[in-house]
Amino acid sequence: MKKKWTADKTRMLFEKPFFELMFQAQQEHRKYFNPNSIQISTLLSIKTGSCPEDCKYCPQSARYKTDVKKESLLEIEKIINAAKKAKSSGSSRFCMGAAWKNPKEQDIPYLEKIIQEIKKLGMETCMTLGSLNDIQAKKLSNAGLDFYNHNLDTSENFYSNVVTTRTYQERLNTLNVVRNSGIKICSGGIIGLGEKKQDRIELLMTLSNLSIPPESVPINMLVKIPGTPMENNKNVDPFDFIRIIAAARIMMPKSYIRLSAGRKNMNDQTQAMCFMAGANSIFYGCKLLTAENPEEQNDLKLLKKLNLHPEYQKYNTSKKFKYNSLVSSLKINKNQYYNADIS
Ligand code: SAM
Ligand code: DTB
Ligand code: SF4
Repeated sequence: MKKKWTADKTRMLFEKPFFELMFQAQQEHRKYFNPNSIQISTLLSIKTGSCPEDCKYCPQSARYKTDVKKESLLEIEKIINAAKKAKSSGSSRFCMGAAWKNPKEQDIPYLEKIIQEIKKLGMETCMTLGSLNDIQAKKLSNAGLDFYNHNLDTSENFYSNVVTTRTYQERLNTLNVVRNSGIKICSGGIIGLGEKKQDRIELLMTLSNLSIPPESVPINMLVKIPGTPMENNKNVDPFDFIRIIAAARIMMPKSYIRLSAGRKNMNDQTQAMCFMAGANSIFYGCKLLTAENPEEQNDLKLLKKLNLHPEYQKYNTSKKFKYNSLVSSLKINKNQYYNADIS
């Protein structure tokens, strides 16, 4: 039986001296991953704005007056072109987000078609569409969807301070539906919502104690968007953030830990320490869903300085992918690239 992360054990981890925590995280990271290899995903908002939910951090909620321009579901050609562009610049996973509470039945055939077309490009697919029922999840799974992103965001106790239009249990139910459908889970949270250390501990406990922990765990730093109720939240101390990445790495050693939203506001040194603490996935491309992400050129420079290379996808046999521009602009030696994945 899988050992549970208890509250005491997790608190002790959080309270370890910083360098001991970092050392332990690095040891765990090296058991399952090549520490110089990084998974690269690209995001696209396929349906933007006017969301009926009231997530207090989100610029896409219809409740808040932000600069986000609402758009209806994008045409398939636009989505495929964006995926092709992402692939040619080195991304191996294409993640699509829709500002919905949940998809409607009539949207499912279109979503299936999108997944099938992107899979034909040899990319992994991820979607985040709100809550799903069993039938919808099974259909998306059969169409080839690899990952479903559905964040718990924070602790169950703090949740109602962040969202009131749904419950934590509903979020957990969707994670369960996704797990049963065979789609891999991408679930994490946001730091900087006004939560306490205890809420961060509880979030990581909940994620790591799921019957199978999420394969991918995005840790977002709040992007403070003007017009949202959280626009004036206090800044997160970068060392507290690095500590959370390290704790996530130790508690979910086999999962990809994604240094997710908020990188635009982090300096290179903070990001480097997040990678040292075990983060091994990023969103690449100058836009997240609606908010800014670092410019591609800046990321390339940083990856180069740190000798980080994109993860070699075993399933991807296309020559074009192997010699993509990200690899060539990082001047990666062919052998180094092929040997990237030690798992
Ligand atoms: N509507 C779907 C849902 O919420 O499940 C999917 C899209 S939603 C924008 C995806 C995730 O983005 C949220 O769960 C949240 O964790 C993250 N997010 C949204 N706004 C953010 C912000 N301002 N800063 C950091 N992360 C944010
Ligand atoms: C996740 O945890 N972070 C991404 C992805 N999953 C979908 C989204 C970040 C959104 C940041 C705000 C925006 O771009 O609108
Ligand atoms: Fe809607 Fe998702 Fe934004 Fe919440 S986070 S308001 S559900 S788009």
